[in-house]
Amino acid sequence: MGLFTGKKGLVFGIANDHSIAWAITEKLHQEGAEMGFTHLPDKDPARPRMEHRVRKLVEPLGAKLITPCDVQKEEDIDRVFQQAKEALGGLDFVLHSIAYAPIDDLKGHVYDCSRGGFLQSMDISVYSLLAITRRARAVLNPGGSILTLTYLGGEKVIPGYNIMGVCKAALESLLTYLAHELGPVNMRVNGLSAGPLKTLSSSAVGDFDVMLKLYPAMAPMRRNVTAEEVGKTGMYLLSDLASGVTGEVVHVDAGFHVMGAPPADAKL
Ligand code: 0WD
Repeated sequence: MGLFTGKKGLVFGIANDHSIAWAITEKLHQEGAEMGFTHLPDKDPARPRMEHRVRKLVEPLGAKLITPCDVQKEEDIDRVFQQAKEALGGLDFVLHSIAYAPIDDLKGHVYDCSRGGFLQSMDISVYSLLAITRRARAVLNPGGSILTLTYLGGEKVIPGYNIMGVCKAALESLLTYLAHELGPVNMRVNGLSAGPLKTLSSSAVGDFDVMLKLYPAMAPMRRNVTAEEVGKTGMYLLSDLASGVTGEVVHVDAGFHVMGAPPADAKL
């Protein structure tokens, strides 16, 4: 009997097998969870690349639902939750592992970010958690848990993270307000702040390779984290093991976030 035996959930944000949402999904599956999954809508329905990539991964896990969702569209989110209700019934958890900023706005100075790019980045990376939580609140069983993914760039300036850092700051504030509002109905909202992992999204972040080299020099554990480690903690936060944890941001970053200056042995 696993931690998630008899539990059901919805996962937003698998793009491929490097996605953090996939690492967490693998752990949830090992513990017996039944899940539904969304993927980005394919631009050309005749060549459904996004759907294929996600389907190939999650079908072997016995996915109960595989459906497109653009979180910028209210009707998509409504449909997904309706489908999830039909396919799974009540839910026990929702994983939100989504972020996006237009590349020119992400790479440029924060002060150069266009109004449209700012709004789109905030819409996809922040508002989507609010929109998903609103629907989740209606279908989550008591004890239900919502988890989002964040990064240290929302707390401190990380050069190259730029406008996404501003989004993560807003996301981390948002999750505390949502935790406050959902606590009385016995639902939890938390964030997992992951150290750098090579994924589709992170490849767009400037100075990403610098960060990958910096962690083994700076972090208390003198190394980077693995996707599996992020997966394990994500699974924990969604599970009943974390039944008393809400409004929290748990860092899975080999301790990097506690350092204010390099250790004496750092080769920088
Ligand atoms: O080092 C890293 N990779 C870290 C990532 C460190 C700390 C945090 N994170 C965060 C990211 O900011 C994000 O919130 O983890 C979350 C997941 O990111 P990931 O796993 O690194 O990246 P990826 O595999 O690309 O998944 C993000 C997905 C999108 O993938 P693509 O690359 O196709 O944009 O977010 C989804 C999409 O599946 N997404 C959307 N989903 C619905 N509607 C939308 C949208 N409009 N836009 C992006």
